[in-house]
This record gives sequence, structure tokens and C-alpha cells, in this order.
Amino acid sequence: MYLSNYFLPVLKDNPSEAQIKSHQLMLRVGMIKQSSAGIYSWLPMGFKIMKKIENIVRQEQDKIGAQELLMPTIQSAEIWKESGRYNDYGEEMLRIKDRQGREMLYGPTNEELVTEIFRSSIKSYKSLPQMLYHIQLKFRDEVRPRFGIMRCREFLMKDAYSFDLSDEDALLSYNKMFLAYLKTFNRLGISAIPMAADTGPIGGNLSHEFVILAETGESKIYADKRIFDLTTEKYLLTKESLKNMRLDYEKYYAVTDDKYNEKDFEKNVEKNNRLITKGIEVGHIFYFGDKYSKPLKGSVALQDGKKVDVKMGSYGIGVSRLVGAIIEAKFKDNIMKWPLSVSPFDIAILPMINKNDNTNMIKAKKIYDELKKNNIDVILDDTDENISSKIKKFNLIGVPYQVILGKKSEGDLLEFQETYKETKNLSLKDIIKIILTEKNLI
Ligand code: 5CA
Repeated sequence: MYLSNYFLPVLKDNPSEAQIKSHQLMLRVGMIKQSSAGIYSWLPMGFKIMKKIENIVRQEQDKIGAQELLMPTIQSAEIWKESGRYNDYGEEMLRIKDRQGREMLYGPTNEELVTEIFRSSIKSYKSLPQMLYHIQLKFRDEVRPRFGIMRCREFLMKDAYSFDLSDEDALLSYNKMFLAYLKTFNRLGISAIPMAADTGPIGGNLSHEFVILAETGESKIYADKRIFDLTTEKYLLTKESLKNMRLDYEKYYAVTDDKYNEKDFEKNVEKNNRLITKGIEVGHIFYFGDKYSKPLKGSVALQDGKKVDVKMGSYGIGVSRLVGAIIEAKFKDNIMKWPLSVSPFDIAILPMINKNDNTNMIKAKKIYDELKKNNIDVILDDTDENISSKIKKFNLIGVPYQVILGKKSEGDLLEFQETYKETKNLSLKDIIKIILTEKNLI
């Protein structure tokens, strides 16, 4: 991509309406545009990053055997009346009437609709377990939408639903999701900690929020620091291994506000290991047994013909919120560095332009073609801005690698910068090797 052709409406200054850095940056570099309060359009670069996040989320869901489907955004009020949540959900739910006067709504979540799909198709215990998910827009008429896409009204969520025969099987599904979440966030370059949480309007009695540390987060968290040292590598998708993983995580105290209790915290966590800070909830998983399957008649027949209500859980990830959350975690000293797994481009070429001499531009185009040949996603800043403005702009955009064609690039040795590191002089061959090696690790 050549920058002059790219739809990237970068602003000169920080927009005054934004209070937190992710909101400022997203508006500043033209990732999003507000269309009305809490509702945003995603412009090409913001959308590209969100799609990359979505794909990683999808791959990790597929790996644990969840199957993707797509449910609509608009739902009928009928099923919500069946579950009893139509009234309970209150003003957060956007209610609409169609031309026949039928009550409809813009889905804030999908427990009812997915149970209805399940009950009309699955009749026998032999078809269990099942895990279904979709990645779809949701609408919640939040009282105070704020911080850009972090707490907005229309947002993209991955929501998965599990259907099992027994509590024991359902916990296995829950634990699989728990592992898939840790792996997903790891690939996104952030460390999200599972914390015991309240279930709110979704219901049930077992729930974890996945929270990443950030000063601007809305959740206050209390944790034993040692939980950050755990890694997922040794856990497999077997019953025993997944059970051990949950036990390992649950060894360490980690809760949000709702579950916090000073006495427990002080009793369970030694003084040096106590961490009290703020975080952003990027995922939330729930186990609620037959809360929806019972009223909505989501049951299967056993071998002897007897019917049992299936045991369900639901599992959300805030896909659009993650874009902002990654910025909150990675944006430092006015410099953004996207993890390569979700970066809008792998590398930027920034040539110094001299009016009377187009040598740098010719060189830049050659490098561009060579990178493209190697399947490296590259952006070339072909504008006539001066080199320091180009560098400043790309420091905000957050592409993790830059080739600067200025005074320090000589012949075949190019000035190469990895964000936050000293610049080096490298050959194009070595630069390609560095990027491809890192891409292979993702
Ligand atoms: N049905 C369940 C799980 S599928 C559910 O809706 N859970 S949730 O309410 O916790 O939402 C899941 C995730 O969506 C949250 O962890 C959060 O990351 C994201 N989310 C929730 N509300 C908003 C919002 N107003 N703006 C942006 N993201 C949101």
C-alpha cells in the first residue's frame, strides 16, 4: 500500500473530546469515526486491525471444536419473554417494532436465540456435546457510553455457547474455553488474567472475567502477583489437564470489585505479592446450567427416552473493545507498537524526499516490491512530508518495524528501526529474515 492512496485521515492534534489514550489515538490516526453517541464507523486501518483480532479469536475457538454460525442482530421479543429476561433486561435493550407491530429487539447477547436454534435441531443425548459461536455486532443502550469503542453502544462480540449432558461435562467445556481464552490473549500480545467474577444479568454461579492491566481500566482488581507467572504451555485439551489448569489459576487470589473482600485478600495474599490496580475486561465466561434450557425447553432424550434439560455456558470476548485495550496496554510515551500478530502493516518504508533527486523514491519502490514478493505487508510513505514528520506519524500508527531511507541508509545497508529499540543498519535480506521469523512464530 502506498500511503498517498490509503484512506487514513490523520489529524494534526489530539482530539479534545477523548479522555483516554486509546480513544485519542484511534481518532487521531483515523481508525474510527463516531456516527452518533456510542456508535462508530470503523475506517480501513481500524477495521483491518479488528479483523486480525477477530481471526485469532476465531482460530482459537475452532481449535477447541467450537463451530461458527451467524445469528442475526435483530431478534424477536418472543423468546426473551419465554426466558423471562424481556422485562429484566431493562433500558439497556433497544426495543423496536416492525411494520406489523411485532416486538423486536437489537440483540445485546444471544443465550435465548441460540437455545432456540439448539432445541429445534438437537433431540438426542447422542448429539452432545455441542459448542456454537458467532462473531456479531451487539447493541446495549449503555447509560454512559464513553472512552470511544471501549464502552460503546454498538460493538463486536464473539459469543460462544456450550451444551452438555451433565454438570461434569459442562465444566469440561468451561475449562476448554478458559484455556482457549488464555491462548487467544497471549497471541494478541497481552496478558489477560482470569478473575472470579459476578454473573450479573447473564446469571449462573460460576464465572470468570479476563482482565488486562491498564490504569484507564474501569474494573478495580485485587490479585496475587504470582498469577502473572503462570503460562498455558503445559496444558492439553484433556479432562485431567484442564482441571489442573483451573486449579493452578485458582490457587492465586484474583478478583474484581464485586467479589473483593479485604479479609480474604489479606489472609490469602502475602504483603509483597498484593497487587491492587485497574484493568479492562476483555472477556467474560459463565456457567449457568439450565437457566435458559429449562424455560426454553432445550432438552434432549436419554437412552431410556427420559428428557433432560441441557447444561449451558456462555463465553464472550469483546472483539472491538480489544482494539482499544491493546492500545491502552502498549501505547507509551506517545509511541504505539502493535504486536505483529495484529499490526495494520508489518513494516513501513519512510523515504526522505528531495525535490531534485528521486533516488530515494526509486530505492523505496524496489524495497517495497521485494518485501511484497516475500508476502510481507508493507506500507510506503510516498508523500512529500519531511522525514521527521513521517517518523512521528508512523510512531503513532504503530507499525512495529520501519526502514528509514535518509542519511543513515547507505548503499545496501538500510536504516532499520524496531519500535522502542536502537536503529541498526541491515541488508534487506536480513530485514526480511527478521520479519518472516517473527511472523512464523505467531
Ligand atoms: N452472553 C455473555 C457471554 S457470551 C455476555 O454477553 N457477556 S458480557 O456481557 O460480559 O460481554 C462479553 C464481552 O463483551 C465483555 O467481556 C466485554 O469485553 C465486551 N463488552 C460488553 N459490553 C461492552 C460495551 N458496551 N462496549 C464494548 N464492549 C463491551
